[in-house]
Amino acid sequence: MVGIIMGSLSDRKVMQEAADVLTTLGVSWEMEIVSAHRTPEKMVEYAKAARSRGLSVIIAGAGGAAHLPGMVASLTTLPVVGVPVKSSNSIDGWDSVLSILQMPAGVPVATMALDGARNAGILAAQIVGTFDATVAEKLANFKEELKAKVADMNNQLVN
Ligand code: RP5
Repeated sequence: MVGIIMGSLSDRKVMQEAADVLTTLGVSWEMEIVSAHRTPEKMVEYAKAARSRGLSVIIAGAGGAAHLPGMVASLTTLPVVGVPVKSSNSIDGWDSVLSILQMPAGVPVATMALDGARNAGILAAQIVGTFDATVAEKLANFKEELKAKVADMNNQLVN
């Protein structure tokens, strides 16, 4: 239901966090390496076929000159969530962040924080939750858990 793609195997560690939270929230996912620069034809095919293959959201992560999320967004009407990955030779991750964030008008990418794959997974689940009541309920429980954690922090504060 959610397609997770990334530019390199070196992005896997970060992007796995999206997959893990999707599993927790009961959303199925697939994962594939699709490089905007090294496999451009595959990128075009993946983006064009995504909707007809049954995907609802694409999470795309890349580092450096991170063109994958934006290019995929230009080729599909599915929502694209972009994850800037801090790759080993990056300039503190700003290269990844800015090349995903600064999209031209008309071609949005929902850009997460640097290495923010967990939030990408949660956002993708929230999109799925707009039409899947089971996922929406899991998300409601997840929010309750967040609230309980803050309540616990306050208990620690007074004790
Ligand atoms: C990008 O360049 C990838 O998304 C990765 O973040 C970065 C480094 O790739 P590798 O050199 O590890 O393949 O294309």
